Amino acid sequence: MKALILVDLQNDFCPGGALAVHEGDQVIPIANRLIPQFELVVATQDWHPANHGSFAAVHYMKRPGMVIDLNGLDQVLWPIHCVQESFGAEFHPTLNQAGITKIFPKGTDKGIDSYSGFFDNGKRKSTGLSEYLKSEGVTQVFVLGLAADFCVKFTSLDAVSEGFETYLIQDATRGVNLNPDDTENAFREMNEAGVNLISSSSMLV
Ligand code: VGL
Ligand code: ZN
Repeated sequence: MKALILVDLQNDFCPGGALAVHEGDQVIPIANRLIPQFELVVATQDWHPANHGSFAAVHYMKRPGMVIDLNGLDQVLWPIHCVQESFGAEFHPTLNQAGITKIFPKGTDKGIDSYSGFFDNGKRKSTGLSEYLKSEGVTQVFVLGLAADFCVKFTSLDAVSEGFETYLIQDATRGVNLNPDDTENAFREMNEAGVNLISSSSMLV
């Protein structure tokens, strides 16, 4: 059994959003074409309280891009984004949401960030995604979404370590690129960890 994992296809990661990823919205039509090919489609949703510790604005004299210690973990600071119930946290309006079987919110605890759809950044708590996929008999996962060098990367790496045969749909992701080659490096890191890098064109029926 295979599953499609849609990572953070939310307004704030698309052009015009608070943490806009260059060409982030270009992955949405690819997602919409792939969704009908899967019996099981899960979506992760970055879903922060308004005072989340990853927001630069909640720390004295801090700016986005700076790194702090947040409860023992290095934390890159971000603009305020994906606040629960806000427009920015909603899925992109053109995404085929009816095709989504189950949504997994993450980043809900203000004291710890969660890039992966499976665990928080300290691997302290599970979101329930791994247990859910296993209970549904999933052995293969196909990952796409935003952002390639953060949430997509950590979701894919955790998928491998949770024992799933993992495919990253490379043309259906875009990166933040705090450094210009972050996305390239993320692809290499995923590949070295056993993630299969594929193109959506190889999956279209
Ligand atoms: C993400 C930074 C902060 C992501 C989420 O979805 O990649 N990046 N929160
Ligand atoms: Zn976030």
